[in-house]
Parts: sequence; C-alpha cells; structure tokens
Amino acid sequence: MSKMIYILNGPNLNLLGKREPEIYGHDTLADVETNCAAVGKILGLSVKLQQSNHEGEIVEMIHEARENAAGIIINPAAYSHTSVAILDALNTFEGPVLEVHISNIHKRETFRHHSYVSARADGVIAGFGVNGYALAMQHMGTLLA
Ligand code: CA2
Repeated sequence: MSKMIYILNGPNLNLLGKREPEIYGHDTLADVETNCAAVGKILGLSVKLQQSNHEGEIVEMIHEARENAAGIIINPAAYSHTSVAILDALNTFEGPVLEVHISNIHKRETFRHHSYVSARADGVIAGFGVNGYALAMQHMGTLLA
C-alpha cells in the first residue's frame, strides 16, 4: 500500500500561476499536485495537496497529518517567517518534514531569511521554482524507503 504525503501550502499560494509569474512562475497548485502525484506513483507515495490562507487551518492540517500521513512537505509561505504555532504543530509530527520555498528566500528581503519552520524541517529547498516540490517528493521517497 502506498504511503500518504501531505503537501501543505500557506497564504496566497492559491494565486500561484495567476499573479507575479516573474517570481513564482506560471504553474498553478493544481499543476504542482499533478507533478507530485506522478513522481509519487514511481516511488509508491500518494499525495494530498492542501492550501489555506489561515494559520489555524494549517495547524489543523498538520494535526490531521499526524493520523494519516507518513511525511509532510510544507510551503508555509509568509507564515514561515512568523508562525511559532505552525512550528509547534510540526514538532508533534513524527515523520519527515521537508520545507519548500519556490523563490530563493535568501536572495530576497532580510525578513524572509529566517524561517521558524526550518528549526523542525529535515530538509529545506529554496529557489528551484515549483520543481522544488517534485524534488522534495524524490527525497521523501529516499527518507521513507
Ligand atoms: O518562495 C516561496 O515559496 C515563499 O514561501 C512564498 C511566500 C513568501 O511570503 C515567502 O517569503 C516565500 C509568498 C506566497 C505568495 O504566493 C503568491 C503566488 C502567486 C502570486 C502571488 C503570491
């Protein structure tokens, strides 16, 4: 039976592929889900991609992952830089956690250089565009093999 990977996305990422393509590219979250599902099929992983603009809802998604998921891939978006609540929730999850940023946060404003979530993440990918999600899936396959 395939292992379930939750791919969680934070605020404004519902606009992916629809605004600011010069920073975030042309692919939508639906494209990300399709690509990750294709990579997962090869690795024996299934995916559930979710997005929320609300911090508490993301905390709830992580709690749900505690029951249902073998690993979490998370792009917390702006909450990366502010949310102790999301960090605390991730600290209750026992499987691997991989953090993805579409843009290279270290090349941007200094307030984006620090991520609370990185204190829990087993790996961080930044600046590889939406391909970062598929790369995280590949690594998740290695971690869960
Ligand atoms: O590079 C990333 O993936 C970010 O997590 C994206 C966040 C930003 O706050 C982080 O510093 C870095 C912003 C997500 C906004 O998503 C949009 C997508 C398309 C159009 C507008 C916003």
